[in-house]
Amino acid sequence: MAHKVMDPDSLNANVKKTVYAVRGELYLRASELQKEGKKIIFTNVGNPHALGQKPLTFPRQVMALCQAPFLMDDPHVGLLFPSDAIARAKKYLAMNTGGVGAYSDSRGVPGVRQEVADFILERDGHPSDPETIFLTDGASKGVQQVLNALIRNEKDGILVPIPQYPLYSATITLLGGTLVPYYLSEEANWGLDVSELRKSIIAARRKGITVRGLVFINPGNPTGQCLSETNLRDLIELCIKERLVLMADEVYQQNIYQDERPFISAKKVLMDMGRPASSALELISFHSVSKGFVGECGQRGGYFEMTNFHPQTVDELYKVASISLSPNVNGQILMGLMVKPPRPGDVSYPLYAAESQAILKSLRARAHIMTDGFNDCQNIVCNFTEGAMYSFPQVKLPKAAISAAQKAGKTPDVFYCLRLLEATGISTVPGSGFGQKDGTFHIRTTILPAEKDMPKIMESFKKFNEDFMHQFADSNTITSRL
Ligand code: DCS
Repeated sequence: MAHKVMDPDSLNANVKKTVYAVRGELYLRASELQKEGKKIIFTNVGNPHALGQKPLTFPRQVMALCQAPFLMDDPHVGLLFPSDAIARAKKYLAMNTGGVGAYSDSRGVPGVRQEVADFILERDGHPSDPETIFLTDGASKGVQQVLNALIRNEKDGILVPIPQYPLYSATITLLGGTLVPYYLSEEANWGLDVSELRKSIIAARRKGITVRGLVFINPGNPTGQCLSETNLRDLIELCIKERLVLMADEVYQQNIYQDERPFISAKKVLMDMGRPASSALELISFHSVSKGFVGECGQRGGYFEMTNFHPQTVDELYKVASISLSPNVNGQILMGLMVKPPRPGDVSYPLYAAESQAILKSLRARAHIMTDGFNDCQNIVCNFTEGAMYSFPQVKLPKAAISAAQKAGKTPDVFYCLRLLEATGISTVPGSGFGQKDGTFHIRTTILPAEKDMPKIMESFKKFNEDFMHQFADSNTITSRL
């Protein structure tokens, strides 16, 4: 074929280097098998509605009215929609001249940013300035915007936990920066050890890297751990001392499945520390409508809040956001609805409370079923999913399986996940997509399949794993006998 102007060889090298495992080899194979008629259980992406979770009624009623405002001219509208949904839709339509079909301010509709600021004040007990809040097309876009401003060249390093959600590794590669890994401790329930972090900083500096930022994910993806207040304080102190921007990915803040460590935001811990810390740390906190019990991934709503940044830096980010004109307005409205849900006394409150509590209760049950299910399998150990939406069991692969994988030209965890997919239709992501200590192998699955289907899924997983371990244990013995 004649060379194209945009020949693959001539693309930006960073584009070619970028890897994003959540939609990688396993996902592609699963999509192929699905086309061939195989039933696939997509547990590779934290995409609750795709796995049967119903949208909450109230936010969708408001969204429907925002999309079709003429319905409000119908004298029967009150029979179809509750009065608080109608009032809320009118409020949003008044906030953005032209409604959902018009661009908004590039940082988002001011009225929605105010709702986010009110939510943060109520959550943390400390005020938030709507001028430092950016509404984004999902948290992903926000993370990309911030890293884009932070990374100047390949000498700029960002500390990222390993295992991590590959949005971080992929974006850092794309922007030509350097990922500086710090390892979470699997033996300590995926806990965070600040002395590990210091070692990573020292090692990176020795290589001439300027470490500029630190990312943490709380509750963790894929690891599911919840950070304690002490953990967060240690992180904040470290970032102040080492002059790092702290990026707090808190998109799973409503997904908590234990009572010992409730979610606490980095912003609250920072403000509770008082001066000088509370005005020293440059902190960016991310949130999303994709997770929690709302789970509206497809609507692409997110925000980030910038605390203690130079006002000109905020302006520069605003300028760059304005190149894309406006975050999508539907996602913004959904964010407003998430942070300001119906309150006790509102017409829609009882239904909203019942729907959201039922989802959280079921997620908690599923977290237990999954962890227990994995721990009941041969050669598998799994930390409890304290929060978020994932399980990340370690699979101790027999030597024979590792050599079989090498022969097949696959990394051992990819090999295991492919076999699992072919045998059961369960589509997972290999641990290598998130990073793992050398010589260990993991798989990541969401805890999102319907609760009623869970026991069957775990049963079919267990059977596959038994067969797999049996097959390779046998050939291992045979090899060693030869
Ligand atoms: N941060 C974390 C830790 C995430 O897990 C995700 C999505 C995002 C940010 C981005 O979310 P939105 O852009 O939708 O707001 N998690 C992906 C995952 O691991 N599975 O599905 C999506």
